[in-house]
Amino acid sequence: MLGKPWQELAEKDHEVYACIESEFKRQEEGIELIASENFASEAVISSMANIMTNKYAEGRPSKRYYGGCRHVDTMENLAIERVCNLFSCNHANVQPHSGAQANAAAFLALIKPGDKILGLDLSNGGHLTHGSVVNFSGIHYKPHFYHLDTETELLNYDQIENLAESVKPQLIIAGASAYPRHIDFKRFREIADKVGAYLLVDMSHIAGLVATSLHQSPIPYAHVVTSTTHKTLRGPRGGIILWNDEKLTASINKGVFPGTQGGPLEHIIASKAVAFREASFESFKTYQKLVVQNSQVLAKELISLGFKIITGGSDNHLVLMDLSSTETSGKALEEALEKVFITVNKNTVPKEKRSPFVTSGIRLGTPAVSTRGMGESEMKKIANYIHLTYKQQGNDEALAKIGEEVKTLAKQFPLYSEWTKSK
Ligand code: DSN
Repeated sequence: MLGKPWQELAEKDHEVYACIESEFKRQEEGIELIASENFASEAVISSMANIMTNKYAEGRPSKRYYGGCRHVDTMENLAIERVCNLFSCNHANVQPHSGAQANAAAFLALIKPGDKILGLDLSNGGHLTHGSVVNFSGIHYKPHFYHLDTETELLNYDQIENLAESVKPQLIIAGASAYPRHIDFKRFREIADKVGAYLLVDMSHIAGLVATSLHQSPIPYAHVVTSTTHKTLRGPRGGIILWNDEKLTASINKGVFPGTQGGPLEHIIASKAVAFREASFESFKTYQKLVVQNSQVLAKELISLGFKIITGGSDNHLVLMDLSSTETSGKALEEALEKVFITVNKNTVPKEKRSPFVTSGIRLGTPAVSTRGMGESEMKKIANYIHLTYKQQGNDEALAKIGEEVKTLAKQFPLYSEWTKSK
């Protein structure tokens, strides 16, 4: 039984409580390696459960379409001030419900339906909202894609520049969901300027690294920056938009509301404000350094165990395993790892030959395990468990043994000890 603050829920709605408790157990018992996930702090989680969920506040602080907004105004302004300080930018909209909604609002603000956009191909590490034909971005706009260099598996800026010159897009999107190396946003802006395009940077995956100067900031270079708040940034699930140029302010704010959203989730914005403050602490920088170190150790260990790693390593929080020359698909290894309580996601790799539901890659990330306090020796153990699981696929007895070891390791790094004390 979870302790406070769930005791009351356990009594009043046992069915919902039971789901939360089971999920808590899953998170606590296993090793979380999904690169886009993290464990938000107790303060971030508690602050979401507040009475601001009762309040409609369409509009912006001091320019609302509802009365009674003075306290949510103060709080939303605080969130804006904190995120602007954190990322050294002039303007922010903290209302997007997600990164996808932030991108939809930014598109609406910057370009017209039918305009050409240029983003990283999904199977090369891009994102659905960067032009996929099944997403608004590829349905309402004309998508073109750049790919990773087939030799180096890195972004090839000369190739991107040549492509931009021939496509002449109105919008270039930089940012990725599965790219393990630094991105040169300055170079992207030079390319955008050369072809007269806007540059949108989606920094969702690396926002925590940007906030702590462990990755070049896109703010000085992009016309608009979007992000989620729950990945490396370790806030509540949500989105933000950041920019410097006052001339874009009205259209970006209109892109969010009324363009793509109705009432903002002020209770979540309160929690975003809490997370932005936490991200300004020195301890957050120490944490982000650990995220990168762990990712690099994990990559090195996996290579030494014989796995192919895309680009041969990592500069950030993620590692992309390439299984394309093996009999094992991403899906098969994801499922085998789930049996040993290691959670990962299958991912396409450059030059993917398997279907998007099967894939030849596994994406691993270190934000969550680093939040738990795991370091170099644990990364070595985890790499070893991944290798053992790979070798023992189909042998349920062997997998059960590995699973017990994984659970023992996880137990040494308790989650949410304040909330579980009274269990
Ligand atoms: N789905 C997210 C990820 O896992 O990277 C991106 O939106």
